[in-house]
Amino acid sequence: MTKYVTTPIYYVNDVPHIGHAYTTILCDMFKRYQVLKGNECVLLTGTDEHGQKIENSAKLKQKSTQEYADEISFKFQNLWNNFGIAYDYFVRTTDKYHDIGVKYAFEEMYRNGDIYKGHYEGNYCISCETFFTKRQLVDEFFCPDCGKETTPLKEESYFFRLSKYENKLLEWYKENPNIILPLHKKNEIIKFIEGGLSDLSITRSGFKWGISLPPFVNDDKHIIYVWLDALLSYITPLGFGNDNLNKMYFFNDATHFVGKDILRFHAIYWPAFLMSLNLPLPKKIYAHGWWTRDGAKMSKSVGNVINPEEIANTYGLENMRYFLIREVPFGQDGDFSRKALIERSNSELSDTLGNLLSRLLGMGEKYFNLTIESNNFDYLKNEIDEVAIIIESLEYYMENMMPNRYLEELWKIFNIANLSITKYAPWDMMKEQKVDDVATLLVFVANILAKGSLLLYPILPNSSKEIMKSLGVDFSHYNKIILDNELINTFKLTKIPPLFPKIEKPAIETNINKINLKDEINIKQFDKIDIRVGKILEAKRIEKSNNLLVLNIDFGESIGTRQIVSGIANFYKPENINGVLACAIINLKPSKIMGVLSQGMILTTEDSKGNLSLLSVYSNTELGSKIG
Ligand code: ME8
Repeated sequence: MTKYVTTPIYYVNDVPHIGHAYTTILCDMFKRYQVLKGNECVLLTGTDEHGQKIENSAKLKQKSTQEYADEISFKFQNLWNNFGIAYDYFVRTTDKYHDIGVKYAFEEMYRNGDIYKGHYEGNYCISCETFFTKRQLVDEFFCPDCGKETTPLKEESYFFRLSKYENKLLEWYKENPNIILPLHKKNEIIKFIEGGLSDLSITRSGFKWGISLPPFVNDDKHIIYVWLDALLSYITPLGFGNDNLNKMYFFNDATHFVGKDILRFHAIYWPAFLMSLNLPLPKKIYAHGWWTRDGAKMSKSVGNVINPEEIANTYGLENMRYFLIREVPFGQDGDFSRKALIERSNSELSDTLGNLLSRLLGMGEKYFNLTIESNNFDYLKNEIDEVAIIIESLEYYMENMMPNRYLEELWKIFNIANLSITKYAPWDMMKEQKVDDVATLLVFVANILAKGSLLLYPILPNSSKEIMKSLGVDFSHYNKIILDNELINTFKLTKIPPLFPKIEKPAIETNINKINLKDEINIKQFDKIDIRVGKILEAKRIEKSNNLLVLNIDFGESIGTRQIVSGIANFYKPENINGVLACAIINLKPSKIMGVLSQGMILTTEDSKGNLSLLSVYSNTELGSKIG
C-alpha cells in the first residue's frame, strides 16, 4: 500500500524559519526511509493562506492579501525546492480544487446532521487562530498556547457537533494505542477528550479572507473557520469532492507530522471531521517538540528567528539536516545553537564519517590501486557480528520515531570501522607483507560504509549517494547487504573530494556578525522601548528546561516587581545573581515561556560562540531608572 505523509501546511503570515524546516525535513526523512525499504510514499506539504492573521499581515505590508499570500507561499515552495525536499503535492488553500473540496466537506457534514447554527461567545487568539473560553485563558486575557492577548468575540456562528464524537474518539484511541507518538502526548489528548468536548465553532464573520459557505446554505455572512479549511488540505489535492484528481486511496495509510502546538487540532478535530465524512482515519500522528532560541520561542517580533537557508548556506544543508535530527530526541524541545551544530558536524560528520571514507580511499589507492577484494573475513568475525546486531536494531528506532537514536546507533558502526583500522594498523601489516589481511580489512571497512551509506539515505540523501558512488554501490544492494546481512567481496573505489570539510571558526564569526545586523530604525521607534534598571530579588530554574531561569525583579516603587523569564541558566547559577542590578525591557507584551508568564526581557550580550552575559549597572542607581 502507498504510504502518505504530510507536513502541516504553513501559515503565510511570515517567512519560513528553522521550525518549519525541521518538520519538513522529518517528513522528507520519513518518505526516503520508506523508499529505501521499497515502499511507495507520497509527501504533501503546502501553505495555509486564509484567516484573520494573514489578512492583518498583508495589511501591515500594504499589499493585497492574495499578492502577499503568493509571495510567501512561493518562498516556502522555493525553499523546499532548494533543500531538495521530495514532496509530491504542494497544496495552497487558495487553490480552486481546495475551495471545491472544502465546500463539499461542509455540505456533507451538514447533511450528516453534524453542523448547526448558533452563537459563539468567548475569546479568539488571532495568532493561533483558535477559540478559547474564559476559563482557558491565562490572567483573563492571554492565550494559553502562545501567551498573546486574545480578542473577545460574540458572533453568530455555525458549529460542528464535536461533542457527538467524544466516545468514538476515545474508543478509537483505545483500539489503536500507538497512533500518537510520543506516547505521553497521547495521554494528554485522551485527558483532554475525557474532560469533555464542546461543539466547535467552524465559521467566522466580520472579515472576508476565507472560503465562503456552499451555496445551498444561502448565507454569505460567514466564511469557513481557517482550521477546518486547513485540515481538509490533506485530502482536497487527492480529489476529495473533486473526482478528477482521483488519488484518495493514498489517504488509507496516512501519517501526519506536526509540532506539539497543533497536536490537538490533528488528534481531536481532524479525526472527528473524518468520522463525520466517513473517511479513513490517520494511521500515525507524530508530534515533535519546539526549537527555541536561548530558551524562548522564536518569533519575528522578538527578532530571534533562525533562517534555515542561512544555516544551510553557512554550514551545509546536510550538516543542518544531521544536526536537527540528531541533536534532540523526537518529541522534546531543543535550543538551536550554532556552536552545537559546529561541534556535531566537526566530530561526527567530519572526524568519524568523512575521515573514515578518506582513510579507506587513501589506503585503497596506495596499497591496491583502488580495487579491493577479499572473501575470507575470519579474523574480523567479532566486529562483523557486532555490526550486524547494530544494523538489525535500527528499524525499531525508525519505526518508533526515534531518529536521533537511529543515528546514534548507526554511528557505532562507523566507530567500529575506525577503531578496527587503528587496532589492526594496516600500515604495519603491509610492512609485514600481510597484504591479504589488509585487503580484508579494507573490504570490511568498505562494507560498513556501503551499509551505512544506504541507511543514511533518509537523513543525508546527497552524502549517502556520494559515498555510494565512491564505493560503486547503489540501492539495488539493499536486500543483499542490509536485509540478508551479506558482505560484498569486491569494491572498485572512486576517489571523491572530502565529504564534510571541517567548519572553521572565522567563517562562523563573520556569518554571525552578518545575520545579527537588524533593520534600521528611527529614534521614535527606539523611544518606544522602555528599558529600566531593576534589582534581581530571586532567581529560580524552570523545571524541564535546561536554560531558563525565572527572575523576580524589583523596578522600584512606581513600577513594582515583575517576573521575567530568561535563557541564562547555562551561564549563571540562580544564587549568584541575587541582588544584581539588571537592565530589562519592561514594555514588551507579556508572554508565556514554557508555561511561565514573562513580563519583559532581560538584556544580555551574546558573543560569537553564543555565550550570554547579563548587562548590569554597577553604581548605586535608583531602581526603575530609565536607560536610553
Ligand atoms: O500552525 N520549532 O502553521 P504554522 C519546531 N497553519 N517546529 C516549529 C516551530 C518551532 N519553533 N515553529 C513552527 C500552522 N514549527 C497551521 C497548520 S495544518 C493543517 C495547519 C513547525 O506556520 C511545527 O511543525 O504556525 C508547527 O506545528 C508548524 O511549524 C506550525 O506552522
